[in-house]
Amino acid sequence: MNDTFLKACRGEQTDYTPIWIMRQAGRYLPEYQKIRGNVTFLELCKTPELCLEVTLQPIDILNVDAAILFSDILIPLEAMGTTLEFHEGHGPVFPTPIRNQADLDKLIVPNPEEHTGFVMETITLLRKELQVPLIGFAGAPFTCATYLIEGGSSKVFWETKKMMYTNPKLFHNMMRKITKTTALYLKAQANAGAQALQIFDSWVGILSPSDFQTYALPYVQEMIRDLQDTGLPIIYFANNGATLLELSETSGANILGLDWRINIGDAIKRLGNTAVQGNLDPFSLLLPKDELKKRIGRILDDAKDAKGHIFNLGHGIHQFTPPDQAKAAVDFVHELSQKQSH
Ligand code: 1CP
Repeated sequence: MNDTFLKACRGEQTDYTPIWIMRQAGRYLPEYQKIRGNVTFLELCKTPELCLEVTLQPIDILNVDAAILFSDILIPLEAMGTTLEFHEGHGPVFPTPIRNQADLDKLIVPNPEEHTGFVMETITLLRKELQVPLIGFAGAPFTCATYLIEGGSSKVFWETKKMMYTNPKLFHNMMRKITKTTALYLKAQANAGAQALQIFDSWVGILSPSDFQTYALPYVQEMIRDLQDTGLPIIYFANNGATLLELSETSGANILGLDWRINIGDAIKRLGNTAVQGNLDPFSLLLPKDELKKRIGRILDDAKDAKGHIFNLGHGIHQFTPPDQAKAAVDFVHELSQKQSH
């Protein structure tokens, strides 16, 4: 069993810096495309045997030090009683967005085992196969709320901010319901065998620090407090969150995920005792290998004073990335961070 990732999560000494890659299972892998060619994305998410297979693909192909459950942050939102559709080439759509209290009242706080049992079953299957630790995950309440309010992906988040500023009561009611749902969902993943939990806050970077404190952070804090009894390391990834770093540390997470817009050494100086994860620009994987290696070396060097460092990209791997470049990055991280034995 390779437990380097879990050791780094706990801030313990490791023989080398562990690496995994956000969205490591997915469209850039021909092996994924092959399976995905026969089923829709949602069918894939709801078939444990297939989820098992695609979760294992990057472990074998890239030699990463952790696995992340194959699923999606939108799965527990569908279980709240909404309709979720994926339109090929256009991303997710919720045809009936949540815009008033009556819409919200129709949503339930689902029992995760009952409504998303396929996720727990995937975790059970994975734990029998894996030689590396398994990360479970969910979206952070704010990021989940944007999908429900906008009715899908967004660039300007007009409806979300409109609700925050013109109907804060409704917005907070909604955040409370999502927080309960995601906390239960992550607890169920822990019970099923997940060994670390990551909370993805992909869109929280659109908030000012003060709005982050009012509208998003309290719910992340509540969720993490609620998850303490699982005893699992918790990673909070606030994408585009360099201006929210000190506040993010008050979330209670053991590890903060960093995007590439901040120097990792500067981030570590600003943080107290929290481990970090990151933070190579995903597009750096397009660089010639010698330059890619230099950039990875620089990040490892900048992160040398971290309480714990898990190498990752600063956001998900892009779908057109050549897999051999991702493999080279993993090898470089392992090679360059190898501790000399005396
Ligand atoms: O067509 C396909 O095959 C679907 C592509 C795809 C995949 C492979 C989607 C649709 N989701 C996923 C898997 C996924 N999503 C994983 C597991 C895979 C892994 O990491 O190895 C995870 C952790 C996610 C998380 C996720 N889904 C996030 C947070 C991470 C991030 O990148 O910021 C978000 C925002 C989503 C929503 C989502 N899922 C898929 C799409 C197209 C979107 C919309 C993204 C957007 O709004 O821009």
